[in-house]
Amino acid sequence: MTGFVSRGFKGRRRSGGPEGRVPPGQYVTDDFPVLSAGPTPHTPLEDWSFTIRGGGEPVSWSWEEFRALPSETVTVDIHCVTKWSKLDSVWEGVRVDTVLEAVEHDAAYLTAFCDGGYTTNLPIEDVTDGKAWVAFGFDGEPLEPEHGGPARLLVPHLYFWKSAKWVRGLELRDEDEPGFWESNGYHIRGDPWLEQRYWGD
Ligand SMILES: Nc1nc2c(c(=O)[nH]1)N[C@H]1C(S)=C(S)[C@@H](COP(=O)(O)O)O[C@H]1N2
Ligand SMILES: [Mo]
Repeated sequence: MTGFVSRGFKGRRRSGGPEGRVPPGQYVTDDFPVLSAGPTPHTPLEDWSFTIRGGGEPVSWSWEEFRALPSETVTVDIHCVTKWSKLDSVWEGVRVDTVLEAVEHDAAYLTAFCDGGYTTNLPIEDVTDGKAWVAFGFDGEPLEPEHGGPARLLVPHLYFWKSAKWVRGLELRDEDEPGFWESNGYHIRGDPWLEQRYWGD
């Protein structure tokens, strides 16, 4: 009997409906709310660069150089700590693996830094092996400034505050250093499936 029930349950979870795709405590929305801790920066593309520092000599790309890197289109579910989830959002971006290939490093963590001063911290494992992107497109269009354009981090398997908008680079580090929200009560890692919302979760 137990076996039958659990087989049926698994079958439903695999059928593509929202069950099994929505982490605990989240609801699905078709909207794309804007959540920013400060004003939207508007850095002109000619002044924009993307830099990796902390792994020997810093490496930088201009916008043109960055856009010449291999990129891909991905369809992912995103989960905000304020409890909305958006399924099947379509992004275009450069894999974090691709930019990290440019430096030799043995860092265990990184801090993403942004125009406007926002930061967020991540273990290297959470941004490598095709799990994270520097995204510049959304829904087939250039990423809007309100949503982080010209480019933002996209780390869909963690709560969306880790997906730093207006990202300008990654700082490699040996130790995990809390970023903006992580210093203000949010969980150091933020796995939505474990409901790691706040300190102590
Ligand atoms: N630079 C920057 N990135 C940021 C934020 C921010 O305030 N500044 N807010 C974070 C939070 S809390 C969330 S939920 C998402 C919201 O992204 P959205 O406005 O595109 O929905 O961006 C994250 N990235
Ligand atoms: Mo958020």
